[in-house]
Amino acid sequence: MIDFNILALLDKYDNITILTHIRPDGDAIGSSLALGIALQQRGKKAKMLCSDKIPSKYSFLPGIEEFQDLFPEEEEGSLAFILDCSDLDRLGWMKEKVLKFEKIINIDHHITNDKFGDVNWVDSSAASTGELVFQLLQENNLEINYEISLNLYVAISSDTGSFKYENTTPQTMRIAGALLEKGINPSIVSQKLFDEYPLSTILLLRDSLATLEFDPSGKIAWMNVQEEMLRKYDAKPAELDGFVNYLKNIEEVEVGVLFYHTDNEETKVGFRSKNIDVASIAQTFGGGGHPRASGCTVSDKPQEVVKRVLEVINNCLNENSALINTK
Ligand SMILES: [Mn+2]
Repeated sequence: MIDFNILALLDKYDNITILTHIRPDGDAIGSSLALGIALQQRGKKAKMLCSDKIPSKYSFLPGIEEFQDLFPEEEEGSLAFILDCSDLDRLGWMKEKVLKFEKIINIDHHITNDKFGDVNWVDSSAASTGELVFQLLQENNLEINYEISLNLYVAISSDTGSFKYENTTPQTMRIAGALLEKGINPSIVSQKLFDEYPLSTILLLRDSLATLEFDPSGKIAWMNVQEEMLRKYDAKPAELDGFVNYLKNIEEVEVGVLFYHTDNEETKVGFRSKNIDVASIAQTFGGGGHPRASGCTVSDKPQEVVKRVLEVINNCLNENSALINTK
């Protein structure tokens, strides 16, 4: 339920800033641009800001060139929307600037949102912040044109893994349907978001798969990626995102693990599972995440990290209590 009057706020404020989280994803970027364009259509000066640069894969989004990673000199007392951020730390270095705003509206779908705003609209039943922005525009009769629709469609398909994840609801599909009515081409969006990658990524994947190993039961599969493997192709750590899914998706495998060993004896570990709770496994090492997708960072010699992590997974596989309750 939306319990604030955006039209009354728009009467009061002309300068509006939209901020979103560091390492921005499709939902952060798409929902910010959609809201920004809608406000600009109402004659407002809307700025879209993020502490980090926007990844180049989103360069096809309408309005993307307006996103800034600098904080402009701002007159005091304006209005800010903070989108897709569970807490202010997720704003990165721009967090220290939020005191400048007279009013902060927090719109988010993370269940862990700590309600930092003057107004908080947090709906964890929504698969994406894009769905909430759609509702906000629709219920206030703000025009949802093609440019806004494309941004919202990217936001929603990004956070639902192209409508594949469990968070996808009938409401998600109804909103996606309404956006398709505006002329969005779903095939182009999924190609840009999910299918295309830089050449460095596929070369890195080839080298990573060459390190594939299994435990004797065949239920655990893992890969060891060294930082020098990334340097070889000038690849960024973010290019490793998704590699672990190849392991989890092997029919016989229950848990896939990606070990990324950095030069300074720190290993970033990514877990994916079919049924066991890998959030609790990651928590054992000070990390966290979701029951089937989690991660942690462990400081130790690479071979020690692998040994310790595999031990905990093995213990979990031997306990029924580690299974996620499925309906
Ligand atoms: Mn989101």
